[in-house]
Amino acid sequence: MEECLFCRIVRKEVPATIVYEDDAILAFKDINPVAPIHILFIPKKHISTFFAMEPGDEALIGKLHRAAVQVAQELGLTEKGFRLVANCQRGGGQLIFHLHYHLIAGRPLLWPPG
Ligand code: DGP
Repeated sequence: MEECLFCRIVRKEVPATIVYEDDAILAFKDINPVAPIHILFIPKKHISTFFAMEPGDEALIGKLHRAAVQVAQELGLTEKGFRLVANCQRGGGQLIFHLHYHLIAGRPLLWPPG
């Protein structure tokens, strides 16, 4: 966990462009954006995947959603819309094992995703 990249971003040991922060949640721009708007939302608590959630983490995940919706509103996406997606495990495309949501917007978004 000490070496977790996103924990290091939480501790400000690794620079990131932070767009939202509170006591429990951090949001920052993805270093490799796939759309004009691509922001990552993470709990400050290290949770590797959804499968590692502990009893009591439900409220934290709710805060994660709330933060994403708030930022989406602030970015003027209320009508335009956005995609909020989480990759889980390597088979689901997860590369960083610190639970996170991608907020993606600013271009037409196809479905199903690749
Ligand atoms: P995932 O594949 O769902 O685990 O997504 C991980 C995302 O993390 C990927 O879109 C790129 C992003 N990322 C990786 N390293 C860094 C970094 O050092 N800084 C930032 N801001 N984003 C990173």
